[in-house]
Amino acid sequence: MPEYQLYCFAQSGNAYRAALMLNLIGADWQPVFVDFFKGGETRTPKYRVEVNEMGEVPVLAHGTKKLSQSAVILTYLAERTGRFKPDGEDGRLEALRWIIFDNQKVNGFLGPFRFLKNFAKPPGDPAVLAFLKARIDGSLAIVNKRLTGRNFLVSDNPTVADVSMTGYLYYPAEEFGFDIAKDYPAIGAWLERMKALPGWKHPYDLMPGYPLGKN
Ligand SMILES: N[C@@H](CCC(=O)N[C@@H](CS)C(=O)NCC(=O)O)C(=O)O
Repeated sequence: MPEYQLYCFAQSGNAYRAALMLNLIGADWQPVFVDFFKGGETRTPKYRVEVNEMGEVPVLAHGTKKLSQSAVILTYLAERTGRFKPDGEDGRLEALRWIIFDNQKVNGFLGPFRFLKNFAKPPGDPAVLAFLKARIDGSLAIVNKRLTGRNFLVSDNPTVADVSMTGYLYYPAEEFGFDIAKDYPAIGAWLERMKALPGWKHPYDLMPGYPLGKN
């Protein structure tokens, strides 16, 4: 059995952070498909008792540990392997600052926006989508400014903050109705740099469940 198991599904940008990290570090891992869309698996008592009381993916199983929250998973893997680990206290705190900003205001808004636009039944209320889009634009502009004139978010090398920030950013533009890489050129260039890292894969190639109904 592979060393790590990751509970995930292809459409989850939150899970993608962990799947991408595992691939970038060359870990021995396998995905465990969570049937979020059809089976509502994360909402079942069984999932909440046996996998994650918070009712979410990703969850990383490693030996006797079961870790949830992508930020915790990324930190755990960086600590264990030394890969994508920010340098020193300043680097660690800076990475944490961007990870929290990402979780709350970048991918934290992009995820629900894309869900309401593509998957929710009935689809999201246009007023809610407009509210989220305005928040997304504000946050992406901040990230774009940060990445202007620098290669990665925290230092010259990619760290867990960069891995975290990729969350939903590689999903097709049609799923958002706008093209992030085009609208925010410094983010676009940074996405290309991340894509060039050995082990990079697109979320739909890394996690099971795409297209919907396949598993
Ligand atoms: N902050 C969490 C967010 C995790 C999250 O929201 N995951 C979604 C899938 S993208 C989920 O499992 N939602 C289950 C539900 O809402 O029932 C992380 O970064 O791991």
